Amino acid sequence: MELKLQLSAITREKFGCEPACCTDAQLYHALLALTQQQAAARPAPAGERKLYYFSAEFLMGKLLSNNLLALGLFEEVRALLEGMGRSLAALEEYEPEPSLGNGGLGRLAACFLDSIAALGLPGDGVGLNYHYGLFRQKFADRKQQEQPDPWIEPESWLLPAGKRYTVPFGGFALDAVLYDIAVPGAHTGIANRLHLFDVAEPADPPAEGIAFDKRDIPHCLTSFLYPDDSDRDGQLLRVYQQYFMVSAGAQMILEELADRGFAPDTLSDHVAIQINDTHPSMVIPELIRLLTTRGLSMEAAVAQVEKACAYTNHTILAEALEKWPVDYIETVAPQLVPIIRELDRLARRRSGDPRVAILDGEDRVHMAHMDIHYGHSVNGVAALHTEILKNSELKPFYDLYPEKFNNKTNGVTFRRWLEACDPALARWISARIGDGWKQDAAELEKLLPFAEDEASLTALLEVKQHNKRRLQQLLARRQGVEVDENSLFDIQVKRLHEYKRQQMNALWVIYKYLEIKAGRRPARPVTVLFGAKAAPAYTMAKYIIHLILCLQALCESDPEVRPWLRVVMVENYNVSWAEALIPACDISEQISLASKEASGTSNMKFMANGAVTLGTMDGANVEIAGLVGPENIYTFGASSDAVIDLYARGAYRSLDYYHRPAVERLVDFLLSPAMLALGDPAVLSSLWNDMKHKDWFMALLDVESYIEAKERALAGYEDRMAWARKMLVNIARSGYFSSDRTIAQYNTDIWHLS
Ligand code: 26Q
Repeated sequence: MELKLQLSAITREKFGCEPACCTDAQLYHALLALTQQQAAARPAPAGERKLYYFSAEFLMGKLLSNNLLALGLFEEVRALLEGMGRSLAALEEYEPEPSLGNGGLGRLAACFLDSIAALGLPGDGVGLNYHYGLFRQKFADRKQQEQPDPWIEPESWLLPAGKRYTVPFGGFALDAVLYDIAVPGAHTGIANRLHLFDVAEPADPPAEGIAFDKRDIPHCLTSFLYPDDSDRDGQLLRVYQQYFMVSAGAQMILEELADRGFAPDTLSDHVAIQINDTHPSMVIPELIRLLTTRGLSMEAAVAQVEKACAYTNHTILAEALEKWPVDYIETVAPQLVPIIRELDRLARRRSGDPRVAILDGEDRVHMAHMDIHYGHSVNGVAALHTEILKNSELKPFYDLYPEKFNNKTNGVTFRRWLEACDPALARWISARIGDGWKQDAAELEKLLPFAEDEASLTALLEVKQHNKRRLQQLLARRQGVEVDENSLFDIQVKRLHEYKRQQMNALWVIYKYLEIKAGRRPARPVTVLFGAKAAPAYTMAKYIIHLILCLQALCESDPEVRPWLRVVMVENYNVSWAEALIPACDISEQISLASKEASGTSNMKFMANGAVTLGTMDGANVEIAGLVGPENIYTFGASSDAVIDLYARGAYRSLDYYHRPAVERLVDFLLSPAMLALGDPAVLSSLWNDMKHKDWFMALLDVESYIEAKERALAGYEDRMAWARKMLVNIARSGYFSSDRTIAQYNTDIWHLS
């Protein structure tokens, strides 16, 4: 049936009227229904082996445009709406964005699902259906407040799958009810699924804030992602969540295996499991347990699981490497304890090195160690990160299993992060090189000859200006701030973490503020945009948000400064904000302390949208620099080798850097009368003290070279044609960072799906 007729059949049935008479909300729901029908009608891809991508986070973003694009309906729907004087963007305002993730790892999982489907590979996601997500961020008194972020409505992308599995916890059992979100593949005619498990009787939202009864497992298990784990109950709840996800997922896998007509002892011939960081690591002992109850010997079960499972590491920060006391597992899933002890014993037979044991002297389970021994692949997420894993963080494991280690540099889906979020740029590209890049992002290289074409460069600058205007309007509407579209947009959006060094960017703002006050104005106004959520229990991260919000108020209230320097922190940064911010960006801030950012993925999105990177030689920035060449990126700061060496020798003293005159006045500005009038003195003093005496992530080490590099970037921006050429080279070389490439490599090297 023709699309128009389909839509009116739906609106007549649902709302008793033709599409033209529907409200935007009704039209949104009609299109949701239509899209779901079409996706549901698609078959799953065929294949001998099927992938299950286990992840605690899936940061999917809004799905209407994305799914219309994947189903090949986007243009038709857009034209249909336009004919009615309506717009898809207006309808999308009615789509709630699920906050089922926290940052890069969760968004990577979402990009991967998109690419797996677009490549026509059989692969489903497995996760949890958190009702209130991570949290919704509000600012009050220039501080972050957390609220529940409910997203599930009576009609949503979630569809009950009609399946449930019983998860046996210590002392009680709980049903895991399965919901599915369809993942249609672009250009393929197939659809995979995201499987999200839920409790049968979920709790209502907390009366206030995000505090709730962490011991009420049966109702609260799926309330929030990363519930506060500063006490034992919170930590136990995390383990309950993890076991719930993997036990239900493992049961589902074995059921599907049986449905496909295969015996349990052929698991690894038909199943590949990717473990996204260590949150799903208990899938290993759980599958071994389930296989032994289905008649396999322990030895045979271990062999099957080892051949099926593969582990991705996303961080080298010690605090993120999960180690759970055996006593917690004894409480949550006592049936796993003998299996984990046996796995530890077998691992000790493979190596006598205590550093690679699964259980340590304090009877804690090192989840990553279990993954490495009992998975067949360990990968890092960028070339530098994988080298650091092999040569330092996981060296004893690399010595033991060199063949298991491999790199898979991250990627992002260009369908969401270019085609959908930057239609003006997509048109500019297609007008020059055709549409082939939409199926093969490597074709973007065909843009390179246009670097010498002035008309193309001028048109590219116009695209950027258009996107800046779009963001300007959104900021006015959503946050009530008026930014100058002719200012330079400098953007840092990512989780708030000290290693990412938003505080160093704040020091630059102070530097520029003082310059302007001293009469040295920049060549053109600068707008510094931030977006970041801080983990609720991460005090220093919350303090940095306070600092940024105070600087925002400071610049705003000073008539000398305001025309030249603005700071804007967007509230509740999420995928939708990213889709508006990234296309409008001039300078992409990627300033982590070298060696600490495993990869980064926003760096890739910014690059593809024609922003120029200002960054350290960290994570995937190293690969970006290699692809675009030194004239098309601004790099600065200590190298990862130098940083690793400083840590190894305990040789960094922030006080030495603080005492440099150019640095001291910036840090001391935190306690200036102007700042103390705006902010919380206790918070500002804490920050000041930390920077001066601790500065664990070495912001003061790099701040001077950062300022110098940023000045170079601002000067470079003034040669508009030269800048446009940099933009073009960045876009043209970004194809490598398509998650289609990443997924093809996972498939060839790890999954072998077809
Ligand atoms: C660990 C223990 C206890 C509680 C929580 C956690 C925890 C939660 C979330 C540890 C890590 C995370 C998230 C990590 C993350 O997002 N890592 C990012 O992954 C991206 C995709 O690979 C990379 O691009 C980023 O560099 C990396 O920071």
